[in-house]
Amino acid sequence: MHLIQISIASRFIRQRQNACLLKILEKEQDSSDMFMVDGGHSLAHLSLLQDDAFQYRTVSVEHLQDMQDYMDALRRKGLFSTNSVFRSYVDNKSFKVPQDFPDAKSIIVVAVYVPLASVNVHYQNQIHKILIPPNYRVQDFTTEQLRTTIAKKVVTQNGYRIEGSRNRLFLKHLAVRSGLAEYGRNNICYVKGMGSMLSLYAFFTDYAFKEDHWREVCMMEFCRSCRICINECLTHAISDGRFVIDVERCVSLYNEIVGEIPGWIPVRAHNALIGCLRCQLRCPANKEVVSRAVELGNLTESETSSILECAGNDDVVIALCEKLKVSTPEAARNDLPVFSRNLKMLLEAIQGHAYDKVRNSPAASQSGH
Ligand code: B12
Ligand code: SF4
Ligand code: SF4
Repeated sequence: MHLIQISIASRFIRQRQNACLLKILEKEQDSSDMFMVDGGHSLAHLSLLQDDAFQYRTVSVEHLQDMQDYMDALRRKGLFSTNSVFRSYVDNKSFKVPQDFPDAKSIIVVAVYVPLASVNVHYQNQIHKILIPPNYRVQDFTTEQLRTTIAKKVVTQNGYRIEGSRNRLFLKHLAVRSGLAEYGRNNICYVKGMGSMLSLYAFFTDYAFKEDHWREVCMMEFCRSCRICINECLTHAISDGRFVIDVERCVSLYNEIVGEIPGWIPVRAHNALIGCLRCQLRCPANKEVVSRAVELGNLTESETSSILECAGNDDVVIALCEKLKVSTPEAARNDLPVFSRNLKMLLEAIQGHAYDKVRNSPAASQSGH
C-alpha cells in the first residue's frame, strides 16, 4: 500500500508539468491526446513557442525496434534496477507504435529549454539562495501550445494527426539516437545551446518526413577527458565502471516523492529544493547555461516558515505556485510535505544542524518560530 502511494505520488510529481496542462486539455478535448492539424480546430488563437525555446528531430517509426532491442539488452545485462519506484517509472515504457495510432509514421522528439532557477529563502534573519532544477517547474507553456507549434513549424501540412507519446517512450535514448542530444557521463542529455537544462517531449504523427534522423548512441566530446560529475556525485550513482547510473544511489529517486530519505544519504548531498543538481552544476558543458540561471525572487520568513511547518495556508499556495512555480493551486497542499522535508534537509546542510533542533532551541523561540 505504502509503495503504491509512493509510486502514484512520484509519477505525479515527475509529470506535474504535463498533468496540470493536461487538465486544460481534458476540458477542451476530453483528454484524447489526438490533434488534427487545422482539422476543424482554429489554431489562430493559440500562440506558438519562440524558435529559440525549442529544438527537434524527426525519426521514422522503423527505428522503434532498434531502440527496443537496445533497452532489452540493457535489461538482460541486469542494468535496469529492480527498485520498485524506478520500475514504476520505466515498466510502462517501450518503443512501439501506439495501439490506437497504427498509422503513425514518424516520431518528433522535442527539447524545450528551461532555465535553472533560484530563490532567496529568508530564514531566521538570513538569506539562502536555493536552487530549483528545470524539470520540476510548471512550464509557462501548455502542451497544446507545444503541439500547435509542432503542427505549424514541424509538420506544416494540414490533415495529419499529431499525438503525444503519453510518457511511454524512453526520451533520452530517443533524443540521442535522433541526433538532437548527446549523453553526458552523468546519463543526462545535452543539447547545443541548452546544456542539460531542458525538458524532453515526443509526439507521433502519420506524416512521413523526407529526412530521417538516426545514429548510434553517443557521448559528448566534453566527457572524454572529464570526470567531474563522478566526483561531484556524493552518493556514487555515477561511476567509471559502468555507463548506466546506479539509480538506487541517485538522490532524486528519493527526494522528489513523499517518504523518508534513506539515512545513508549524507546531509551535504542535498543541494536543491527538489531533485539534485550536483552532476550538472560544475559540468563544463553547462558553464554558459548555469550563468543564465534566473532568480525567482524571495521567500519571506513567513512563507519559509509555512513550508517548514507544513501549514497548508495561503502563504504556502502563493509560495509554491506563484513564486517557485513548482506546483499548481490544486496540487500545492498535497505537494507540500515533499518541499517541507527537502527544505528542512537543505537548511540542515547549509546551517549544520537539524531543523527540529533549531525550532526547539531558545534562539528559535526568541525569533518567534
Ligand atoms: C526513470 C527516470 C529517472 C529516475 C532514474 C534515472 C535514470 N538515469 O534512469 C530518477 C528518479 C533517478 C531520475 C532522476 C533524474 N532525472 Co529523470 N527520468 C526518468 C525517465 C522516466 C526515464 C529515464 C530512463 O530512460 N532510464 C533508463 C536508463 C537505462 O536509460 P538512460 O538513463 O537514458 O541511460 C542510457 C545510457 O546509460 C545508455 N548507455 C549505456 N551504456 C552506454 C555507453 C555509452 C558510451 C553511452 C554514450 C551510453 C550508454 O543506455 C541507456 C539507454 O540509452 C525520464 C522520462 C522519460 N519518459 O524518458 C526522466 C528524465 C530522463 N529525467 C530527467 C531529469 C531532468 C532528471 C534529473 C536531472 C532530475 C534532477 N535534477 O534531479 C535526474 C538525473 C539523474 C541522472 N543522472 O540520470 C529528464 C532529462 C532531461 C535531460 N536533460 O536529459 C527526463 C527526460 C524527463 C523529461 N521529460 O525531461 N529520473
Ligand atoms: S561533468 Fe564532465 S564527464 Fe560529466 S557530463 Fe559534464 S563534461 Fe561529461
Ligand atoms: S542527480 Fe545527484 S545523486 Fe543523481 S547522479 Fe546526479 S549528482 Fe548523483
